[in-house]
Amino acid sequence: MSFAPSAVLVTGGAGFIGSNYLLHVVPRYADTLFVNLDALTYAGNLANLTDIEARDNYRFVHGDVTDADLLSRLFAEYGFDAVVHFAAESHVDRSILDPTAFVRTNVHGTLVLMQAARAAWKGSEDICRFHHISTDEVFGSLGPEGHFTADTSYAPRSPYAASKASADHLVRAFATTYGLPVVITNTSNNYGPWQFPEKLIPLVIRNAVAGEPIPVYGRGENVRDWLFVEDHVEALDRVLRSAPNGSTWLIGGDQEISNLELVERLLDEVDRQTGSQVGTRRPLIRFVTDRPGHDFRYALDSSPIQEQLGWQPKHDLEKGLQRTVRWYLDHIRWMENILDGEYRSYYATQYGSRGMN
Ligand code: NAD
Ligand code: TDX
Repeated sequence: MSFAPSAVLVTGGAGFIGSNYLLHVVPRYADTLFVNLDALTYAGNLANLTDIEARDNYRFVHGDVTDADLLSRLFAEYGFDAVVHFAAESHVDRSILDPTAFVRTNVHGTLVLMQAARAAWKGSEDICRFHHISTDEVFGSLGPEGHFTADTSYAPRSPYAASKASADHLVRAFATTYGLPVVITNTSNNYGPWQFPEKLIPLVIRNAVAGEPIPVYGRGENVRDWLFVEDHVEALDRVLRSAPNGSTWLIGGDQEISNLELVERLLDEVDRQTGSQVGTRRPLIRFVTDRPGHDFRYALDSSPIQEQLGWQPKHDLEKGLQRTVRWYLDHIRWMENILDGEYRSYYATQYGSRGMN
């Protein structure tokens, strides 16, 4: 299977993974038009995209994936033959504070987008493709052993995970019922440049640089598998261009670590790169009230994408964390600029009552 789209609608391209994706594909495929549709929520930031904003094969449209009229106009104007759907509310802690926007964007938004694709692609399904970006969290929580595979039953446990699982089910239902040509990817925790500092790794780096307390939920024993975002976007490009219709791919980094160990390694790396004695920042760690329903562990079996599509992650955790800390130290202003009043009030709500001191 080989697919070379001519016009791609990328949703959520001003967010963390979407902007890394556009920075990768826009310069690489000069003959393909990429239209970035993004509502610019608190998580969207056009400053991520300055390197490509003037390219002839890139356009930005400020709009919402739930806006059916806008979508039908965009499909008519640009004649998309591919959609890569990143747009979502993506932070588990925010979904616990208020799930409403998660159902609106992640479930209803995915439905509206597929309706638009379905109407535009009637009769041309074999030359079009809808790539839905999803997460390992749809599978629930693992114990200390084992991996999720594409055959694992869904068992989402947070409102975020439930909204992503609902979207995945709708995408498969559209494939089965209407013949929508879809591919789905479920990925583990991404990290790297341009990640909004509500997520663990950039939050730790920011607080470490500022000398502020580092919140670790529970005892820091929960385990995540970390994937460097540039490795992820390479995998996404392969899936869009070479995976068969209807297929699902799990993309993990094979880099599992407990949260406490990760935080310690990050703090030591910040010490190293700022010329402090290694270990100086570890006393900033604070164990705080756990996340409700906190999934213990995620791990994905990525062997099918490695064996069948020839993808391999290029960064192990050591190399990825070094690059990530370097990047945030070089982009302190970018980070401080996005921490506006909305973030400060979220931070106060999220951490104020959790025993941070
Ligand atoms: P993000 O929160 O950084 O970015 C989301 C983007 O979507 C933002 O630019 C935001 O403005 C936009 N957006 C939100 N609601 C919208 C709407 N209604 N209409 C249009 N645009 C809207 O998210 P991310 O970390 O880049 O995640 C991207 C995708 O990857 C999501 O679908 C997420 O579920 C999935 N994912 C993320 C991770 C991770 O570790 N970050 C891991 C697995 C899967
Ligand atoms: O302050 C914190 N302290 C802490 O201990 C934060 C923000 C997180 N944590 C823990 C919770 C998790 O076990 O660190 C781990 C990672 O947390 P997040 O960065 O919030 O990521 P997670 O909840 O694992 O979800 C991420 O990976 C899967 C993304 O945010 C999702 O969008 C993706 O689907």
